[in-house]
Amino acid sequence: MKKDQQTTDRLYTKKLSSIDDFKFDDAVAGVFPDMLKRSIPGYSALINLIGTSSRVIVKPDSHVYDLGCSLGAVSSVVRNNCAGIDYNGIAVDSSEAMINRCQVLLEQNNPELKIEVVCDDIRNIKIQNASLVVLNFTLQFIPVENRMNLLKKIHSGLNPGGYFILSEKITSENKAEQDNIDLLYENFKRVNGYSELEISQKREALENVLIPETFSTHKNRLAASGFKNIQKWFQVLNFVSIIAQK
Ligand code: GEK
Repeated sequence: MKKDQQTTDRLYTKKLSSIDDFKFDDAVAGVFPDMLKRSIPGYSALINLIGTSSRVIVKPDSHVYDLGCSLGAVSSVVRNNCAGIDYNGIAVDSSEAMINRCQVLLEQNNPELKIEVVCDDIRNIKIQNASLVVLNFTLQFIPVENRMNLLKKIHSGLNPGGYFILSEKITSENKAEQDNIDLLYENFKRVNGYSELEISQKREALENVLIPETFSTHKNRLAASGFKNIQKWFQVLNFVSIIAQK
């Protein structure tokens, strides 16, 4: 098999007799960059924006957390933009398949600047002395009842003036808007080469795993967790990124 065939997401091309809940296993980790590029509109632009912004956000002697890091795209772009700033990068993911690959990729692309790579549930880890915490499309996989506590922990671990970046797939405030966005999002996936079968099987696999909420739910929860200056700073279709400060 050619290399680009091995790294192309074909996980849902064949008709499956039953569809299991989506898992971040080895098969997913192996095709993940292709999957994100074809499934999250604006993903690369957002990663670049996080990188260029980190240059004015990250402070010397502070910690930068990439929570739900997958293959370390956020950790890597922050590191590339923050050369000369002496900070500690910490990348956390609960998937062993992701973390093993993340470790190798981060060592390959800039081995002098170490980033600590941790395989754990982000609900368990301690956050302290942070100038930047990023949850890029990860909160949506945390049970809704645990989300407030996680945000409170992040707020408490940030230094005064520190930044939090939260990116999520969102639901619309009403059915007409949701129908519209569904139509446009399915078109985005189709244009990116996914078949109707792939789109519907993936939707079913994610149904109980990725639980999106509205923008106002996120904004209210951030405010209730103590954040200020809560702003939507990026959106493409139903994929939104919010920046907030302690
Ligand atoms: C990127 N941020 O490329 N604890 C730790 N990790 C978790 C947990 C948890 N409780 N739940 C899910 N994950 C990345 C993309 S992907 C987004 C993030 C997506 C991890 C999970 O293993 C996966 O690697 C990641 O969160 C979500 O910018 O696939 O849509």
